[in-house]
Amino acid sequence: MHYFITTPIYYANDAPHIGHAYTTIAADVLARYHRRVGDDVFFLTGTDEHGAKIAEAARQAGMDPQTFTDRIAEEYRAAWGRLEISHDGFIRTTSPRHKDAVGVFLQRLYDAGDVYRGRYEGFYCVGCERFLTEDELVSGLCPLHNRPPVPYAEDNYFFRLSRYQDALIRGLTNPADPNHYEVDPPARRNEVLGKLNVGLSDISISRATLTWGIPLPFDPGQTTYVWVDALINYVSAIGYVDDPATFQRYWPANLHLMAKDILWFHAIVWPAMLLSAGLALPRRIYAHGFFTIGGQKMSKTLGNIILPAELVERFGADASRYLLLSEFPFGTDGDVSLESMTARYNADLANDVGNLLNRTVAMVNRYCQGAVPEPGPAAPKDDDRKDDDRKDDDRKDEDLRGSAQQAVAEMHRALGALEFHAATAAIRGLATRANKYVDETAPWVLARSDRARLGTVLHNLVETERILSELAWPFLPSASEEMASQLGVPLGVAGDWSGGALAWGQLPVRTRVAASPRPLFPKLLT
Ligand code: ME8
Repeated sequence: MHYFITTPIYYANDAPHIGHAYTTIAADVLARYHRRVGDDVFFLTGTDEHGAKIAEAARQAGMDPQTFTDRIAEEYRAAWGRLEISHDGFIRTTSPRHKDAVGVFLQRLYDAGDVYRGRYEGFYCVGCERFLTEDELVSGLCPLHNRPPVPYAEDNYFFRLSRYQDALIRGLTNPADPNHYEVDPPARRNEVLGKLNVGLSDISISRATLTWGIPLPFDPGQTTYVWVDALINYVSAIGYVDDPATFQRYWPANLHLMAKDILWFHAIVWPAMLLSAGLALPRRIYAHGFFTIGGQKMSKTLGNIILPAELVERFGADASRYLLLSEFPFGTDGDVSLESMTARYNADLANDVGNLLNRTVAMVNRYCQGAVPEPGPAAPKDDDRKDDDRKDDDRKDEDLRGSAQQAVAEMHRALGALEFHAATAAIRGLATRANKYVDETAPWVLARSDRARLGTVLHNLVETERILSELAWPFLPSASEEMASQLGVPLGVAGDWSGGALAWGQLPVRTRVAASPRPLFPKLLT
């Protein structure tokens, strides 16, 4: 199956902060997951480089906008590299292929009779890159950016958004409609439906005086409104104009991911533009919550911005990915703080996952010279253990195997529902369960009293951790590979996740663990 997933393209006015990292890591986890289950994935991210906001930032930096955005786009690429983001495409809206696609796309809207010339008068917030209505202002200021919007009166081109109101309502509410699309979570969907039911006004799609933008194909004297320009990235990046085969393969997108601030553009404006251009609608649009830092909105003025590089320096790339996605449910707002992330790092990763690997590798070395025992033969009837003991052992083994299977099922469920915190809880839960197995089977006692049972226990532990390293891979790619390498198993020993890699009993014979354990997640001082 093809699977096309996108993040927003972020404004190239400043370096990325962890808000941008949050969406991008979530998309990366899904992209990696879909690759592991065998899908043909295209994962797209990029930078939004035109418009008044970028022009202003460039001016303030004393640079021309192209040189300025070249620099910021590199900062984004570097940040995503540090966080092990595995995107297949990085689109810049100043690239020739994107500019060409915008021209072709807008010409189609024009040819469909959906573009007309008119006069726009209103208030424009450069921070938001959109017009604000009077009732959105608080004491005359944009409530998000705390500054007055710019009064604005120009002759512009308009897109007949109003024409698509009924089609969008049908598409959103009727799964049998040919233009069906989903908006999630349900609270966000209701918000969108509410707006659609109130009615849509046509929107201005060009600027007469702003030069930092893409000229309209039917009137090069005006530039394309930055949001219209930006939305088209989702098709330009997969070859809408210059690579029809790739375009056919991946469009429509399976998932557009973003936070709720930009849902209106994605759930209403973009689908209407696609209908007008005669293209299929994305299957699903998901708007996650915002996070605050230590209870406050993250903002430059408050000085509480956390940069992805700071997180990576403190926790490493893998743990940063895991921690950001486990702090609170994806669809809601929530708070992150370095203190709570440090506590979770120590509890989940250093103590549970890391310690489990450490003690397993150490025990296999100490008791079996590094060779993972083959699964023990069924205990002979006349062994000197009592029946009750044997049943008790079987129950513990069954329980561990059941927990591994449950974690696998939960991973599939949680990632299908975009419940990243539940998916990370499944990883941690399996590590906790395996640590408990060590405590209740006490291999250090078995080493003296029952070698056969010791072999079964160590085998089961390594098999559980093999599955754990698979499950953790979308979140903790390098750590999982390191885990698998210390265990002596390659990831994907039985093919991909649909081909049995997650099934119990795949541990290769004659597996040897590393000669000595190396700490996966060194404990941090709080
Ligand atoms: O809106 N919590 O770009 P942008 C969670 N260029 N997510 C956050 C966040 C936070 N505190 N802060 C930012 C734009 N994000 C346009 C998009 S798409 C065609 C054009 C994430 O740089 C979240 O994904 O302002 C949000 O939607 C996005 O960054 C906004 O990025």
